[in-house]
Amino acid sequence: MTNPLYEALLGQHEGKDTAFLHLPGGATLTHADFIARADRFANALTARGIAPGDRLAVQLTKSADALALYAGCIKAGIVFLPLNTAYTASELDYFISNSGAALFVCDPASEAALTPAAAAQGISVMTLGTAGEGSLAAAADAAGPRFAPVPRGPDDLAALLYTSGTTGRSKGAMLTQENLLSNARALLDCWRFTADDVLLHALPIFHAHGLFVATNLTLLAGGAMIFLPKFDVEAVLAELPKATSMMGVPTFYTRLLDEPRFTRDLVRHMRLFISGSAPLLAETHARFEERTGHRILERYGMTETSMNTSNPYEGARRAGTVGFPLPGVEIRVADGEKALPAGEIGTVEVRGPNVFKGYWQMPEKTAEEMRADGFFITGDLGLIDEDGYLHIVGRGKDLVISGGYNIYPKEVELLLDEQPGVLESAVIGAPHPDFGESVVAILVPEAGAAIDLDAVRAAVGEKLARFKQPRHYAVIDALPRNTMGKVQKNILRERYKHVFAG
Ligand code: MCA
Ligand code: AMP
Repeated sequence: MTNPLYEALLGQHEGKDTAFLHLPGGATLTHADFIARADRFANALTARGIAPGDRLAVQLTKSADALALYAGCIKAGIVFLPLNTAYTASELDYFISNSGAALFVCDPASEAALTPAAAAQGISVMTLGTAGEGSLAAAADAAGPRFAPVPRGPDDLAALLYTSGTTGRSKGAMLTQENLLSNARALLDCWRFTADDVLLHALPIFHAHGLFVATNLTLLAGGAMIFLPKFDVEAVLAELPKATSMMGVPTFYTRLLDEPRFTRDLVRHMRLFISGSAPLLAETHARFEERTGHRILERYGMTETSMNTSNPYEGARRAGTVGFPLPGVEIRVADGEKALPAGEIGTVEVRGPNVFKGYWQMPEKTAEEMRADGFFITGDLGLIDEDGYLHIVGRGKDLVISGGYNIYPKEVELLLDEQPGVLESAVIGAPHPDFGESVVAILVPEAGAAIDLDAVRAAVGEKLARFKQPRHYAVIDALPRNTMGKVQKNILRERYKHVFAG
């Protein structure tokens, strides 16, 4: 038995001095360097008793070492559990306890603040800095540079990624070796990545987009990445001339278009621009083509499924659509158990080797979202047109996507409802010029009470990651409800749709 994910992504590059990561400041890490670092992490973790199947919870600023830690986990059969760097200690508390992580790795600067949360769960903390500092970095430096890959089967877990839920509780999506590998192979086929590609990587590496779509695909192809710490428009403009391809959320593309130095000449040599994680406005697509001559290739995915559909590499890339199912993936648009014909709107369902194994220790939640015939219910609303293109036309689930980050209103509402003077609340998304959507909170005071919005903001700031925090508050007498008593969020969305305009 081998370790197929390791073999495909990394094993094929063992000993090769081909470029893999171009880092800020000019250094380049070869595939061999990267694998040696991954091996050291695998040795260091194994020496601490972290075993195959154990979860490693990681909240780290993006760096080559953070990525090598992921690679080390694949090699050692350790389940990688990356966490958004914006999460607060109280959010982390849940992920650490729910996952039963064996170890928590964070930035040296966060160690003091986060150790109590980990200690409360009885797990220890190691640190890994962006400049080679920290206790895990030191352990890796001292560890051996060779590690034999731990045998893994296709159904073994490679990663656990938390995604929020409509009830306000996050669920850990269990992703297997086969989920990740089959998806990387399908994308390689679709998007024609090769060893000559240099991908401009400005995404975070704690989500499927930056970690799996971008990194796994580049590793499988044997290409290189310009590995930027974050999306900084100056750095992106400076590095684009050296890239062949770029992946981003729509905010990346609108920010580039706001920049007059982003010109046709600057990107004349580029092979491909890809967008996903949130809807790309048809208007952005058109402006991008007008400015650069490139048609952005939009694709559609989810944490639970990795990528599902993509516009074609060759053939028409249609604005406002997410294209066709990837090879090996089936998509249907359904109303309950019934598949709908072309042109009709229903829930998008997906089946294939990309679909996750289930939610971590939540079989009932998994069962709720899986059909008996193996189709996963995405919660997105869509239609398939006469030419077979999938259009995402809305969401059946109550979800806000801000700059590519998901916010489940329920989680924010539960916290708002606890605040002094608040009787109830409704959280919605409103169009935002930079983030696509942003969060609006509508509060109803208890009879005779006044709500102290500064106190509410402070309480929310302490508990929730910045991107989940409402950027606009309104206090009203009563929430609009239908005859069943359900809050009519569509009315609120209409009423507050201009709060971020201008
Ligand atoms: C940062 N802030 C945000 C966001 N990001 N607020 C709302 N939404 C956000 N997405 C906060 C900061 O904390 C800061 O708060 C303020 O907004 C302004 O920060 P700024 O410097 O402008 O932001 P930034 O650091 O430039 O980040 C914006 C970003 C980033 C570049 C769009 O959010 C990003 O890289 N997003 C990509 C997310 C992603 O990879 N999603 C994939 C998940 P203050 O100033 O008040 O302190 S979905 C996925 O993986 C599925 C499978 C898929 O289909 O891809
Ligand atoms: P996540 O849970 O972070 O993986 O987010 C997945 C969700 O992002 C999907 O269910 C969609 O609602 C949304 N999404 C991803 N890509 C696109 C896209 N190209 N167009 C519209 N929505 C998208």
